[in-house]
Amino acid sequence: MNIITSNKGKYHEYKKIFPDAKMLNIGYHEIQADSLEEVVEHALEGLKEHAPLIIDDSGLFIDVYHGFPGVYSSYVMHTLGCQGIIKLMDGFDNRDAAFECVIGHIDINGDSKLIRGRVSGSITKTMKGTHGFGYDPIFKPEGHDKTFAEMVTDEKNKISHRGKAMEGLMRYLDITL
Ligand code: ITT
Repeated sequence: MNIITSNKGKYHEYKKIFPDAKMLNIGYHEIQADSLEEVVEHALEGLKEHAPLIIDDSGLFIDVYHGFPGVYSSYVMHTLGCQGIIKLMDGFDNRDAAFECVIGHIDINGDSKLIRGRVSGSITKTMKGTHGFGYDPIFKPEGHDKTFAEMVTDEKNKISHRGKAMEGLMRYLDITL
């Protein structure tokens, strides 16, 4: 299975569940769209020759900003970063947010499938933890008192948006761990 991504952190999470997975950093056409599904659906079109494969488009959705940065999460990470998000949350009591992940999968027959995963949580007031990547140091999943960056990969995979999408993919592929 090829994981088509430029993000080593993501690849590391997939590798824990799919040990034979290979990272393929070939880049793909990411359109600017209103939903993760649209981005993934469009990206899958040019990738069939690399099947079986996974692509993954994810984002952080903040309630008081009506889901921003969402599909703009990559751009916002490059420009504002985690500290910028903490500043944006200044003065807000409601710090609720969610991470969402849409996996696009193409099997050896060329059949494609989209699978979504979501986790609710909140934005912390400071950055905490050294594991993971991206927004992990500022996201605390609901029901836990640690950020994703304070968790090791197996712990994060059990509860994260990507972990849930991977679970869905395994069910679809009829794989049991
Ligand atoms: P691709 O090559 O796979 O597209 P990317 O890093 O651009 O890699 P996304 O567009 O899916 O991936 O991610 C948007 C942003 O959200 C990006 O800055 C990621 O670092 C961040 N992100 C995605 N998943 C995350 C996770 O599980 N934890 C923390 N940040 C995450």
